[in-house]
Amino acid sequence: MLRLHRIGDRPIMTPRKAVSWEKSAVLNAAAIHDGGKFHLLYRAVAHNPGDPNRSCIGYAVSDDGIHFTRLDEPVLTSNVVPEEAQGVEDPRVTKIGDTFYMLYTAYDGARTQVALATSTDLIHWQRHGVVIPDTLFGNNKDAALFPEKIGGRYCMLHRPVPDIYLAFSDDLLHWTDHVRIMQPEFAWETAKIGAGAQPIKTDKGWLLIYHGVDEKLWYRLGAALLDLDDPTRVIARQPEWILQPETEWEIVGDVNNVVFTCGAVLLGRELWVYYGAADTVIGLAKGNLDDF
Ligand code: BMA
Repeated sequence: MLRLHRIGDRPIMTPRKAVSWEKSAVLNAAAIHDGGKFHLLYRAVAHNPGDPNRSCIGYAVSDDGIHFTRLDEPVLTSNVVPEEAQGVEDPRVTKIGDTFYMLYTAYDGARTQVALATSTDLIHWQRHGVVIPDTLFGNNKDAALFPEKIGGRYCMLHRPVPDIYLAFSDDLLHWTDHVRIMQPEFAWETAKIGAGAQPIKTDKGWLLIYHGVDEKLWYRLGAALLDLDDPTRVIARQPEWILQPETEWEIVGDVNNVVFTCGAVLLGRELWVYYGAADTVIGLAKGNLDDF
């Protein structure tokens, strides 16, 4: 059984109180290992009077995956386009060729839609707009792109509440053939599930670390495996969760009892999962794939 183990007993990243755009919380980071370095694109939140919940996306880089250096300015901010007027949230980053693709939640205060941005250096991002509009399935989020074409087409996971869907595209902008691939199944995920980290290729299938929410709104992480050639097929799913809120900083925060991932890195057989804890800080937990 796969169970993640925390690295140390503290978060690896906490909000910089002196930085106006991230003073309240850092959470839900995309994670990618590239060029020998670990990169995080993290959601940063500022609570201000009259503007209590605004998110932007910051960038952090590290040699060891634990100690990160952050930029002084965010790499993606709200208020540039109306669809993102209240924030850009929960990025997942995938590299295809020389390009990094970020799928993220565009939040306008009422609607959450899936938007796409691209970059070649992880710092300068070009917006491509909303790619899964709310006119399709209502509010949507938790989107993650596969790192290669499958059957000649790009593939994306997304989440109209409460299930995980897969969609296909020729150009990354127009998505069709939406298929529901996973529904809540176990007691710890009865309320809803959603993709977590970007899908990771393994010899046995696409590894999907996802989140499950129970009736008491506790967020836990789970693991599933999708067929390499037909990722609409779930070929394995662990009935037990792999990480649940246990430490004080996972239990108490902006939203209590939350562990939520947007990014993981596989180094050999070791899985490094970066996760938002209680929507306030970022933790790191590891596990060995052979236990799955
Ligand atoms: C989800 C997302 C996440 C958040 C989680 C727990 O709906 O909005 O950003 O971490 O709720 O509050």
